[in-house]
Amino acid sequence: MFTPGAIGTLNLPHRIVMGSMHLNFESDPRALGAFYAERAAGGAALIVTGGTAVNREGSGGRTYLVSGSGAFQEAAGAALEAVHDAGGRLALQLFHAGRYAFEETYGLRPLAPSPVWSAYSRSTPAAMNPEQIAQTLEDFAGAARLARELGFDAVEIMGSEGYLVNQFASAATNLRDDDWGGDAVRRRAFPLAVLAAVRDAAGPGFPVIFRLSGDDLVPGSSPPAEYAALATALAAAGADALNIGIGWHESQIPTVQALVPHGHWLPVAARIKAVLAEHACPVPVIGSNRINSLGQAEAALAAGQVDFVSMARPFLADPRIVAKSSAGRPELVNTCIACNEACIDRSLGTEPVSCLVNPRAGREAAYPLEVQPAGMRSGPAEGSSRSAPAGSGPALSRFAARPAVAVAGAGPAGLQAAATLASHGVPVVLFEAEPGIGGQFLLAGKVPGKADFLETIRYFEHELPRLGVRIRTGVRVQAAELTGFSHVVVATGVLPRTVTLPGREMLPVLDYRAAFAAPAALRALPGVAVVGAGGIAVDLAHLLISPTPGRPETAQQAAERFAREFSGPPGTDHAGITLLRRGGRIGAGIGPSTRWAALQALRSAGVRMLTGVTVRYLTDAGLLVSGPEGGDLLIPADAVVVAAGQVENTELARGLQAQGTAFSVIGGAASAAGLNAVRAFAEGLECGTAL
Ligand code: FMN
Repeated sequence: MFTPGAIGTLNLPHRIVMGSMHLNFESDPRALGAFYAERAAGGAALIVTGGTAVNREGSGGRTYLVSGSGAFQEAAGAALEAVHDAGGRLALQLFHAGRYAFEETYGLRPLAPSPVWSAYSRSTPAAMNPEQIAQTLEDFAGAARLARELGFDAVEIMGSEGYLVNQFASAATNLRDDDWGGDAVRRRAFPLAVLAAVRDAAGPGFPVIFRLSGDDLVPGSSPPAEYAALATALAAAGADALNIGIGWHESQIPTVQALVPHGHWLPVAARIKAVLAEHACPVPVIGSNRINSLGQAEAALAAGQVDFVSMARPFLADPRIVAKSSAGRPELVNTCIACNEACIDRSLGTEPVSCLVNPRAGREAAYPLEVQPAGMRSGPAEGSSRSAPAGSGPALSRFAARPAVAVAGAGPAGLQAAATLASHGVPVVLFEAEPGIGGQFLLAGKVPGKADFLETIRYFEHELPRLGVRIRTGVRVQAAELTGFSHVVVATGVLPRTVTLPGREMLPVLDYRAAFAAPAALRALPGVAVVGAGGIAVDLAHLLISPTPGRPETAQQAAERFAREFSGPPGTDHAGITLLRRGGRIGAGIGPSTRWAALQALRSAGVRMLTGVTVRYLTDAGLLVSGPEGGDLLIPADAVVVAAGQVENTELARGLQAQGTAFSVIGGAASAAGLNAVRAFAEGLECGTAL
């Protein structure tokens, strides 16, 4: 991993590349510059920008930059200055959405090889005529020429994930019968013409990366062997590296969600590397998707699967993932949990991209760091404040006079508030009633595919002591014990909402927290009904269909689960689990990139999901409910779990109020309505900065 490598003429100090991410804040040069500066300083060997449209009709939406525009010039200037000043390298991604463009963006009908309906953009594009094809090739060339003139270190042609170049290469979307389509050879013509145009315009020595689909995961598309042949042709035609993408927006197999096992798609890239080797094409291959630790990257590189590893979201979660690891402090890395809630889900709309576990992501300019984080090139001696009392380490000494703040509750909001306060030099004591920190992340970490939520807890377990925070677990702190603090941050979270179930003495009834604590016992029952069907209920059902509920999955078990859930037919066995919801959709509140996959996982095991039902009463055989059409229905059940929302835990806040101690309430304790962890972490950052 830490062996230098090269992409064409571009020498790189190691093998970790920060993958392309469209951020929705590209038009804010200050935010963009600060975002990239931290990632370059944090050690990314090469950063690839988010997709920049080569022309307006190729734009992926209003927030995409279009090459040549004033906004693009400004953003490029800020990004290049930031990255180069920090000693990094920046590649511009050249992008054309094709049939994934939206007509409403500029009032332009999307253009594509053929008029094939797109479920993603909900439109049917116009088939490109020869003049439009020629113009598009010129636009790719123009964008590449400009990139070189502006000082980019490389360009990456976006040829995967179902965008225009990929559409020409795919039998599912290229139905032409002319020079640009009709058989595998002609389907290769457009990707090769784009490469030739870019190579020609950028000049012979300029590094050109081609992002190539390794497998579209779309029915009727070209088989992987066709893409391997395209890889060889691209290598022969002068691509300096192939970055292997996977899947389309329309794929029904998840590629980036938490339930995708780590490194699951590396074999696709490895196959292409092997084919290149067979054809004696020594072009480096970059692997990507769901590689979220440098340990996994090292394993893939050491095994020779790929030559470089691209990580995108892991650099949102921790800009210094490389620097911390090279400094020998991997335990201080804030790990990407692949929740997608503040990144991919936002990038599909217009809200600025950030990160659930790192709410500073995208807001670095607005929330500057005061204490140098671990692994920064010019940072202070690490570990210097580890065992020291709050505020007395060298990094914190200039703040030592600040009065101490108590944070009550070590769930997401409290953890982030404590870290933020301490990083501003405030002495902090963090109280947690449970034996360990983490709050509801401890529950999520049990769900199949969500074990990385425990990595967030591991991160805070190391980062908070490094910052000098004193942690008191197993202490349900009372208002009277907090009078000595200048301020109290109340982050006491939520309590499960209780509901009145007539006949509740007929069956065991437990709240979701009790269910998460005893999943194996519940799984052993023939029937379990879950009242409520939001994100927590869906997670609980996923936990209950696991063959070994609550026990950490091995890599082998994760691979088997993924195969069971996404490559077989829908389950026919009734898992004995029924989710019941009165109104709204099952899994409402789960982000759009994840909800469909989470529900598919449940369907594969035959979990029943009913909406529009009202519980009338419990019997010893189960729940009697009135169905959507009004008739009564008996849901057989041996236990009932209530996962019908949450209420604010306000006890401590009320005590502080009565006593006159200054306090702020954040996270679920402030408002349980629509609570999610994105909001909780963000409020921790905002409160910790404001105090
Ligand atoms: N990939 C691209 O090729 N071009 C893009 O513009 C792009 N935008 C993205 C925006 C966001 C917010 C995220 C999270 C990903 C985006 N991707 C884009 C996909 C990533 O490059 C990468 O393939 C994906 O996140 C999986 O890799 P990871 O697990 O390392 O994050």
